[in-house]
Amino acid sequence: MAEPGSTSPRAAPSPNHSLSPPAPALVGTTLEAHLIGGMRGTPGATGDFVSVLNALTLGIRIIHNRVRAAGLAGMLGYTGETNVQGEEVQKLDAFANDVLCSVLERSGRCALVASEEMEQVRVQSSSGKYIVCFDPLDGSSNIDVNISIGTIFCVLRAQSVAGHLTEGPLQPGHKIVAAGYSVYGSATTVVLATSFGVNCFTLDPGVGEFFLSHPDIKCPERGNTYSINEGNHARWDDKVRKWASWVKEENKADGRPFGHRYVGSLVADAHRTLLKGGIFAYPADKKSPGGKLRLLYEANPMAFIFQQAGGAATNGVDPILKVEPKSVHDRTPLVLGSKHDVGVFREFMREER
Ligand code: FDP
Repeated sequence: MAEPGSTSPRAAPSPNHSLSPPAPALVGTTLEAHLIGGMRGTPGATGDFVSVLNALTLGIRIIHNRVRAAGLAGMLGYTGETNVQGEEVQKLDAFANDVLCSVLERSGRCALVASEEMEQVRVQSSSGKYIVCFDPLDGSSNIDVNISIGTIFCVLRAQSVAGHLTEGPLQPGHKIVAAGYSVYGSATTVVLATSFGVNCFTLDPGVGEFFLSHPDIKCPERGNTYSINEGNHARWDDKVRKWASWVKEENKADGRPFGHRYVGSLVADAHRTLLKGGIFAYPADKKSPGGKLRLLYEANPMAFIFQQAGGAATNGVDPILKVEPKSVHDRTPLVLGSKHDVGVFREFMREER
C-alpha cells in the first residue's frame, strides 16, 4: 500500500477509467417514480395522495387491457340499462366504472367518489382524505367504431370535522389538487397535472408500466386549429356563429383560416389541443342550453390541466375553475385551449368583435 503523500505510479487514476461517460439510461422515469419524487419535496406529505393516484393509474391499466380486447371479449354494445343522463350504458362504461370504484376503495385513502355512471356519490373509506370525480369512459359513442376514448378524473381534498365530511365533491375547480386523463388511442397515455406541472406518460404494454414521454407540457400560446361539432351550427346563438365564421375567414396575418379537427371524444380533442394549441369548444346551444359536458368530471379536470399548462378554459363568461357546482351531474358550456385563442372567443361572447 502506498504511504500518504507518496506518488506511486499504481495510484495514479487511469485517464480511461476516470473519463468514462455515465451509463446510458436504459430505463425511463415511471409514473410511480415521478410521483414519489414529487412527494419527497413536499413537506408533510404522507403518501396518501400518491396512493390515490397509483390506484387510478392501476385502474387505467386494467381498463386499457379490456379496451384493447373489447371486440374479442364481447364488451362492445349496450348493457340495456340507462345511466343518470338518460343515455344507454355500454358494457365498457359499466366495467370501467366498477374498476375505478374498486381500485380506489382498496387504496383506503379515498373518502368518496363521484362518477358519470352513478346517480349518487359513493362513500368509500371513512378515513380517506381525498375525493375523486371521474368519467370512467369518455367518448362512449366512439367505442363501437374503434376511435380513441379515455378516462377523465380529478382529485379534491375531503374536509371532515369529527368524522363528518364538511366538503364533498361540490367544490369549485380551483380547489382541485390533481387532475388527469388517459387516452386509449394508438398508444395508451396518461396526462397528469399536479402542482409539479403537467406531464404525459405512455404505457409500455410489454411491461405494464407508464413511462414519462412528454415532460413539462406547455400548451402553445396560440394555435391554428379549432375543434367544435359543426353539425350544431343551426342551434348556436349569433355570437358563437360569428366566431365560427371568423375562424374560417382567410387572413394570413393571424393564421386564418384555422384547420378543423373534431373527433367527438373530449379526451382526444383536448389532448390534441393541449399539445398542438388551438381551441376546443362545446358551447351552449338550443338543444343543450346549459351546455352538454359535465362540470365535475369533464370540464373541471380539463380546465385544471390546461391552466397548469399555461392554457385557459371558460364557460364563455367565467373561468371554468371559478364555477360553483350545484349538483354532481351539472353540465356546462366548455371552451378550452391556447390562452390567446380562448381570449378571442371571449371577446366574441362579450361582443367586442
Ligand atoms: P360522448 O357523448 O360520446 O360520451 O362526454 C360526452 C362526449 O362524448 C365528449 O367526449 C365529446 O366531446 C362530446 O360528448 C361529443 O358530443 P357530440 O357528439 O354532440 O359532438
